Amino acid sequence: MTTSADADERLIEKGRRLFAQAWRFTHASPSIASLPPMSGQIEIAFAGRSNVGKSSLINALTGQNALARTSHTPGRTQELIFFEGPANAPLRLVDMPGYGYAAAAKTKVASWTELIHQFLLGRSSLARVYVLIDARHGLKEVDQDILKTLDKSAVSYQLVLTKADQIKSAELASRITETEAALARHPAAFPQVLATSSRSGTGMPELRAAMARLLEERGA
Ligand SMILES: Nc1nc2c(ncn2[C@@H]2O[C@H](COP(=O)(O)OP(=O)(O)O)[C@@H](O)[C@H]2O)c(=O)[nH]1
Ligand SMILES: [Mg+2]
Repeated sequence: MTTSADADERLIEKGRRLFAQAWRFTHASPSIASLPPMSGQIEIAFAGRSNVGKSSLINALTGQNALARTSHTPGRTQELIFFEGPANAPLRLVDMPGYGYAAAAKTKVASWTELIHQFLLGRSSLARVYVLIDARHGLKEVDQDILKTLDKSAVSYQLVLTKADQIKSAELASRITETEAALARHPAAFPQVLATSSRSGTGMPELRAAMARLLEERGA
């Protein structure tokens, strides 16, 4: 008999192996016109307001601290950044430009916003988007646009709380409950929210396992 605990163990191990080998940067696209051609690989993107921890999460997932550039200056990543694993890996990761950066010029904001939304709506190889939310702050007004776009897209998406190491476990538990409750208005989203910390590694095995499961579902 296969229990769900066995299935979880199996996917955790599969996820671990997916990220055990070296990942590398392959493309940076400042525009839809400059996107790399679709390759048959499945793409998984990380979205969220600037400074929420997207690049740190990619580094923590791959165990490579200098893979994605992290920054103390919000609004730095203005391109879609693509990463690939070992040659036969069926997966690409995409670090997306952060939104909600108040100090950016309006024309710049408009062009990143268009880049993000066009990518989410028009990229058929994009199979999953993780929308990152700072565990200290929860879902904010600034996150609503991306959720609305994802609701319209064919992409499955899940909310991931970041920086879980920064709050007490009781606060984290209530943030998870309140975020899951808010998702009732977004039926296209996964109903469960994942809590992570790139600093402590919390949630990394589970997030890797979720990606391994997606690849299985897609027959990759
Ligand atoms: N304490 C803590 N800080 C984090 C975590 N993840 C990211 N940060 C910090 O948050 C800042 C922004 O991170 P970054 O990955 O560049 O965010 P991005 O703009 O969304 O790519 C950096 O100073 C990181 O060190 C985390 O899990 N815990
Ligand atoms: Mg970044």
